[in-house]
Amino acid sequence: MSYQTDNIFARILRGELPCVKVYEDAHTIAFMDIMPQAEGHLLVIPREGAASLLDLSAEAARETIVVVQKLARAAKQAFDAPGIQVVQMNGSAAGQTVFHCHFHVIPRQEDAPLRA
Ligand code: DGP
Repeated sequence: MSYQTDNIFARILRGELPCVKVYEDAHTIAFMDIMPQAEGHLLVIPREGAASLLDLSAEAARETIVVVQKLARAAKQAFDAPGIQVVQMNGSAAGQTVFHCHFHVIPRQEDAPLRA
């Protein structure tokens, strides 16, 4: 999938659009999802310009999944969540709407039904 540098997350990475940033390091940033499926829903993205996970370098994939794990643990504690959903879409057929690779980290409560 070709990478378009004007996608929303690329613009967030360049500081052209605002976000509620919760984490950043040399390889990734994480920020709150603007359309949360549950309280605490955040997104982790690599700094590398890749449209999907399938386009991401192995090194960036490793760096990013380590941050996903770290923030999933932090979100579990912060939101007292019995479950954490990690969701990742590749391609519009799979439901991807922003074409910069990203991972959803979503705290889930027992009494809140999952949305498809
Ligand atoms: P996906 O369907 O996996 O491509 O999810 C894209 C997510 O990105 C969706 O949950 C909404 C979120 N999103 C879209 N635009 C913005 C934005 O401008 N800011 C933030 N923080 N999140 C956004």
